[in-house]
Formats: sequence, structure tokens, C-alpha cells
Amino acid sequence: MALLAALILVIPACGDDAEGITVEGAWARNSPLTTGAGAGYLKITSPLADTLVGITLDATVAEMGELHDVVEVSTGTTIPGSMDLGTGMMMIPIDAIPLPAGEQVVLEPGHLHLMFVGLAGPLEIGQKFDVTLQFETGDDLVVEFEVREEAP
Ligand SMILES: [Cu+2]
Repeated sequence: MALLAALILVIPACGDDAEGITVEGAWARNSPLTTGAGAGYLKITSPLADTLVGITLDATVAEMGELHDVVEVSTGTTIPGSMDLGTGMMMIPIDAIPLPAGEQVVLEPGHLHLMFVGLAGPLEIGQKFDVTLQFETGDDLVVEFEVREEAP
């Protein structure tokens, strides 16, 4: 009976592995509308409230990484550092993406995303590369992105 109790106590301890920030479904695609830039998408869950404040990646993939959002704009609007998508939508660099505690934040086409600026070469379907996510509080997290035509 004592052994059984010990086993039961061990089980919840295994779940503690997931204390840090977790990601899933990381993928990238070449942005067809923007020369020399690619976009990355993923889902991020942080157990504690945190903030994604930036990304870095190897220079063999791109010069730099940015956090982007997509906003609706009226014709003729210019925003520094933005990329016009046509159709009244524009991608703008943002400083941070808030991660509410325990809530999955989804980066997806047409919304929040990662932008790989100054691509060293075209992103080929099947290509994989690492991106380091930087958080306000949590440890840096290296995530492997795969270039795909659509979300996994
Ligand atoms: Cu973008």
C-alpha cells in the first residue's frame, strides 16, 4: 500500500516538466507579397504572464527578425517600417506580444506573426531553421521552424 501511494505521488511530478513556455505548430512561409522577407507562425503558451519581446535567427537565414501585426489602413497611409499588403491591410513592426498566463497565443497568417527580414535566400519548402524567442521574464527558447505551404 505504501508503494502504491509512492507511485501516485510520483505521477504529478512528471507534469512539472511543462513549467516553462511551450510552443507548437511552428512553420514558416515565403511571403509572396514581400520581396526578401518571410513570415513565421506558431502557438505559444506561457504558464505565467510574460511577453514575447523579440526574436533572433542565424544570418544564414535572414538579417533580422521582427514581431509583426497586421492592421487595416486607409489608402495612402504610411507607417514607418511597415509593409503594404495591398487590399487595405498593412504589416507593422511591434515591440511586444503579450502572453497572458496559461492562454495560448496564436500567431497566424493575417494576424500576429514573426517576420524574417532580409532573407539570405529563398525559403524552400521542407527547409528547417532555428529561431530564438526572447521573453521579458522567461528563458530564451529555440524553436525549429519548417517551411511549408500551409499550417501543419
Ligand atoms: Cu510581417
